[in-house]
Amino acid sequence: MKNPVAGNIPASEITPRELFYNRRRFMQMAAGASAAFLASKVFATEKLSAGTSSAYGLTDKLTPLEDVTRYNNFYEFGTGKEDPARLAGSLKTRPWTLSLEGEVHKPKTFDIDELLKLAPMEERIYRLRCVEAWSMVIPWIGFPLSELLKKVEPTSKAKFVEFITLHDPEQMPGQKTTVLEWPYREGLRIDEAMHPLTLLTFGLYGEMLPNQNGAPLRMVIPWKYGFKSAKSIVKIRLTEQQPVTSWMKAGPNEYGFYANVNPAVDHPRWSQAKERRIGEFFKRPTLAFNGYADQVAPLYAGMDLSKYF
Ligand SMILES: Nc1nc2c(c(=O)[nH]1)N[C@H]1C(S)=C(S)[C@@H](COP(=O)(O)O)O[C@H]1N2
Ligand SMILES: [Mo]
Repeated sequence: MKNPVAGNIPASEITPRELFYNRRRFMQMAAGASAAFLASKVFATEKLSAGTSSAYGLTDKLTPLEDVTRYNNFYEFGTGKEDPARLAGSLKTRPWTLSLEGEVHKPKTFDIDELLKLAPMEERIYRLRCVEAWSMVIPWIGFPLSELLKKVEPTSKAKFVEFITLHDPEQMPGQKTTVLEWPYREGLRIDEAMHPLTLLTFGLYGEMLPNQNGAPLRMVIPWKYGFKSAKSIVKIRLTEQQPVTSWMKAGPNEYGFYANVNPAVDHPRWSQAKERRIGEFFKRPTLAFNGYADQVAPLYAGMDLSKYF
């Protein structure tokens, strides 16, 4: 299979520039193109999985790459927004493995280069909305997490999925502090994890993920607050019990397990009704489920979302 990210050469042998198409051409296309056109140009030989459509936020103006890569939350490299861009160079992203374990019939450790070839890459422009009420619009590259989960065959006891970031204080100096419990842990319910919007992500803006954005692979769950989208993950564990995440431990009243973007449920210390798109001056109203309600609201039918926040 030809893969636009990995090609046929091991990723360790090629530079990001060789891996991807010309960025300027991509930017021109992204400015006006429809999803289908963009996808057909970018991944000309790829069969795109069902689910890529303009309904997923393609009409939004993209956040400039400079902001996407210089204004980050990645506490392993400090709590300041500009710390990760400055400090994440110490993260070694090769060799890298991702282990799938727990309630699965076929546990397996995948090498990053094997993962890159596992499923066709898709480009999807998704909003990322931080709990701190800023947001960005980013062209991500990856494939639905469901593709990977199906390969390891979840057991009937697999009710939740836990995502675990690398734990190595030498490479991640922020882990020498106690600002969060390390390693960073996040989680989803299994149906959320299997939802076609939930993306295992390897790149953005046509390039491999910059370290500060969670290289070499991270989650992107566009209808939830940004903290659910764990970066630089090394383990995915399927469990029967709901995992306790790093943010739930840090502030159980502030950060719930579900963390669906919800303008009607405020964070205890600030409103969630509006957000500032990075690069814009005026705030805009926040949309339920970050604008993906049509796709994901049925997952929560009958649930009290002020209780399960
Ligand atoms: N391992 C890890 N993943 C993480 C974080 C973190 O501190 N550590 N921060 C989260 C938060 S709060 C947000 S808003 C997003 C930010 O992603 P970005 O910097 O790529 O925009 O990453 C999330 N994933
Ligand atoms: Mo965030």
